[in-house]
Amino acid sequence: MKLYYAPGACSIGIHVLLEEIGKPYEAVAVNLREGAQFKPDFTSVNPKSKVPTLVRDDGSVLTEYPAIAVYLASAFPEAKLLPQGAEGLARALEYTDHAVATLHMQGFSRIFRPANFAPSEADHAAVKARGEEIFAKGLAIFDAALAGKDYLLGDYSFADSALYYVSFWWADRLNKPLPPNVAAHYARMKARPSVQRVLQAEGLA
Ligand SMILES: N[C@@H](CCC(=O)N[C@@H](CS)C(=O)NCC(=O)O)C(=O)O
Repeated sequence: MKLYYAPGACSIGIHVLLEEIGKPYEAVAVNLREGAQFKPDFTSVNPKSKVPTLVRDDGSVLTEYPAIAVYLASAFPEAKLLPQGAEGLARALEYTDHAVATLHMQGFSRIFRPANFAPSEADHAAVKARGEEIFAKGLAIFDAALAGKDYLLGDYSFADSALYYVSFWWADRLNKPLPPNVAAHYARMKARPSVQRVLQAEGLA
């Protein structure tokens, strides 16, 4: 397998899942700052110009964080990333989609790229403030979900890596305090050898 990633981007959550699985894979860095995602070398693999992008051993390409996470968890059951039963899978996907589609795409994107939401610079402060509001509301929902639990489903699952990457952005890129249960989850994640290896590999340790 080959993972296209950018250091510290949302792809870090998929990178963690690959380390949890422990099968051989190649990690290929895409320089988003230099626009490598729009160049033919990358668009010929993923015309969406986004990481994470996973190329399987048969050459087929999988995109979109939740789809890649579900695929990896299902294809490598021995890694125990896939919760048992319909309810467990649905909840893991519910958490993952909340992190990716709401905290990331609606919250963080407003904070990080306000110009994508309002052409006039005069509106950017308001766009960022709305992004922070969306992100903080999402974190509060995760905080309640984690009450009395070490991981979102109780046992570790693929959903935890999605919460990990948005926590990483909030705590370490925006320097904002995480609510208590999310902060404890983030500390637990950072203590996992898989996460430590990924931070090292992405130059973030
Ligand atoms: N919906 C996509 C979102 C992926 C995404 O937004 N990735 C960002 C990095 S965190 C990206 O590749 N951005 C490219 C760019 O900014 O041009 C997914 O779930 O995988």
